[in-house]
Amino acid sequence: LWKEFETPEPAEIKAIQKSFLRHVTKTFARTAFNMDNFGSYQGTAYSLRDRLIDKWNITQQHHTREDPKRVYYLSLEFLLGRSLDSCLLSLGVKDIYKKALDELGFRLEDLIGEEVDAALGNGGLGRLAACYMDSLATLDYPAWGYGIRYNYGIFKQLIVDGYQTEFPDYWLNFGNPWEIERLDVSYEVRFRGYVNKVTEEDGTISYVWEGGEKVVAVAYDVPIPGYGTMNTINIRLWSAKPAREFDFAMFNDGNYEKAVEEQKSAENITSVLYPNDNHMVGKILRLKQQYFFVCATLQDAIRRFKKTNRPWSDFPYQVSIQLNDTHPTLGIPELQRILIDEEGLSWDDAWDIVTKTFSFTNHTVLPEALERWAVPLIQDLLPRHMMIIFDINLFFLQKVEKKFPGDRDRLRRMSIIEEGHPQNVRMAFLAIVGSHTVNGVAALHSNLIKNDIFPDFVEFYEGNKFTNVTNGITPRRWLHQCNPALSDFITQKLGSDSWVKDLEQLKKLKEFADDAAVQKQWMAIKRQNKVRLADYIHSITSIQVSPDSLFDIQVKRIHEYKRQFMNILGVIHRYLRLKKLTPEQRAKEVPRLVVFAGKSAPGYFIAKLVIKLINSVGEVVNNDPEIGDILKVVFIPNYNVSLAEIIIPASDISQHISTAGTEASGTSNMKFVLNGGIILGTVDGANIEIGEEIGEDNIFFFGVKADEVEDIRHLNRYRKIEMDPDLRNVLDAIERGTFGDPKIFEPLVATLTVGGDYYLISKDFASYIEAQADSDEAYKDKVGWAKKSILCTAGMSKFSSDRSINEYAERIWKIKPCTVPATL
Ligand code: 26M
Repeated sequence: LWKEFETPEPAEIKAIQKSFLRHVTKTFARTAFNMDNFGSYQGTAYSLRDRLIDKWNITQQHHTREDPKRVYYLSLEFLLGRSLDSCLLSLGVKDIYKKALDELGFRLEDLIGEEVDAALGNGGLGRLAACYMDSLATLDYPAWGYGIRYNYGIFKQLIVDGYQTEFPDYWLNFGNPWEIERLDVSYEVRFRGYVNKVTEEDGTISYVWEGGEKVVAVAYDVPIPGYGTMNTINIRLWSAKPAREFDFAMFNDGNYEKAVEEQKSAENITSVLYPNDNHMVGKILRLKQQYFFVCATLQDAIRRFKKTNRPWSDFPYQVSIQLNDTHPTLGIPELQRILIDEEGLSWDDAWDIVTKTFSFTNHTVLPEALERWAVPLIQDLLPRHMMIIFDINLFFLQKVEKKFPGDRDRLRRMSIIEEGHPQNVRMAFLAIVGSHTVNGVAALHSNLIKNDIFPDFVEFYEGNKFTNVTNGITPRRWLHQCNPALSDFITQKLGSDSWVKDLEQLKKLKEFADDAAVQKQWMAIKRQNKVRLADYIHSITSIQVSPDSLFDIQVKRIHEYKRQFMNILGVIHRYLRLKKLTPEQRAKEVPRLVVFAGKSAPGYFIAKLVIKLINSVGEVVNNDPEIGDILKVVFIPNYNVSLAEIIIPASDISQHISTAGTEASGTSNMKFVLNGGIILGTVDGANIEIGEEIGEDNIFFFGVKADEVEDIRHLNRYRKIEMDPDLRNVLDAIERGTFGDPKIFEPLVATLTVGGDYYLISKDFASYIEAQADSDEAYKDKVGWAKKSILCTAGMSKFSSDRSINEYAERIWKIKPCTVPATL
């Protein structure tokens, strides 16, 4: 493809060693005598960083010359994980680096393990942003990611006495080789202050936002190389610094303490990622983060646009801005403000540009996750924006009134401002009104958006704004990198590795589904991956698990709607059943390892109790000599991207068991199936489309459908439904103290009884247990299972993030690839 593949190897190896040693000795001032794995990781990373920067520069120069329409992907979260391995693979230099380091006495695998994850995200939404960056780069799109450089990523989870405890993730402690500090790229961001009304001589009125406090946003660039291509895009992360003028003034007054305080309060803005997933918190610092982020980002995008001296009317044809959920929605009133207050455009001309520029992805239907900000809070922090939001709302409601005259209730329902004490801004409504396109992230979810959450808007826009783009995952990290044995085997069977960039190729694996030799090899690779996970589990928890048991895995954020509670109740049900069997009967059971991992939001009391229950059940089950390997329960602490790369290739079954209609898409479901794991799940999110692609024989579906949920909830509220008797049995065991002090679990159990069982655990329990039994039966048939597993991987073409990104590019962003000539 390009030069890295062509260079004669020995010279290239020498060059790598030379650059490695140069960084070790010059950049880090170490010698060969005090080299450890971490030092070697740094040397390797910096040598790779040089290559990234070369490619990045060539890319940016090319884009500046061609000046194509660009997309800006705005996300408060990027969950990138580690970079060394993925960069080596993208640049096509992994083998040669391995050799070069081998000769120096280092094992590449050890160095890869030294890197700390970049964990600037909570879960699905943040990891999706990272997968999309990989695809944008790989498909040669001219794209930029924009985010925040939090000093603390998602907290580190430790389990103490069965409970989650949180520790700060100060990930920058030992430096970050994957970022380039750009002290020269910085912008001022204003908060608070006042709005001055100015009447010009001709009578026109304009507004100026003045005073208040200023902070500075400094850029940190993270290059993202495409796989096997020159294109290397950029994620620009903003870090807050105090504005210089402020401390000067205060130092001159001799007010040193105050100056330092101001500095702290500026730096606070980008200090910590809010650890809430699918739950909104109305904290002012979070609102500051959001505005700080969009303010710096828009200044940067506008500066780039202005370099080409085009008229403002060209802006939407040169710039497309994607909002990753409502978190960056303040970008809409901010662009409107810049255009009218600073650039002197009329309201209508400005609004036309704004609505042609933005598009918005919704990631959740949970009401508690929909962002609402108190009007007084915005008024205080961003007075001019609050005025503009009121005006946007006024003009919007005038159009609604025109279309549906006299419909007062409709106006109330559709108002961006929710009435109440205080009033609230409904950020999703603002995002819809200010965007040209709104999308959901899986077919079912997009339909729920249209029919259940925003039906008034669908009616108003006559269906022309709402669409679906089903999520995808990058096959580079989630198969090629995390499962090298399976990746090599697939390449060998298909006769080419082109599937890594063209997942449609996987369909050809279907031919091998009944091939006994392929099945054997396929399952041998699965077993290797299970051994790798078993070793990891042993090293972390001291629990010995058998790689010959069925690995049944549920790893994701802990949340009531995801129903980890139902999973552990199912485990208890299994345990109670096993205890009643004779040893002879027990020996015929399929041995099962049930793995859990995931973080709870620190303030989410019920979710934290679920973690405690899982650990308490594990304590009893794992130490029951009658049970042995027939059932083991493990909670792996501190789930993150790197752990996912070990866990996902090792599953026989993975659970995606959200109450139907609550999981917008899910993306780990795709990762498991891509690695030949079978889903046991509800008819929800992307599970549905996965089932359509791989065939219903290869997925264990259970539970009620989304359209049944509302009626059942209604009945639950009035206790019209008896609790499932098997579930009652399980709760009795908890209440008897089988798993420790039952008082601890009372509030958790109460969610099913007095709490009205909002997530329908009782309703779904029988069919859940039945699906589990079906999976035991199916697993006994080794040939049948191998076939299912192969057909799973073979059916996953659709779920490449390359497909998702091409859809966004063609249907929403209207951007084209801008291929950078390979000149290195
Ligand atoms: C909001 C306000 C304050 C603090 C945090 C938040 C917040 C942060 C993350 C709210 C929601 C957040 O993430 C939601 C999320 O991850 N949604 C998931 O998105 C995935 C990608 O589309 C889907 O696959 C999942 O189904 C969906 O739950």
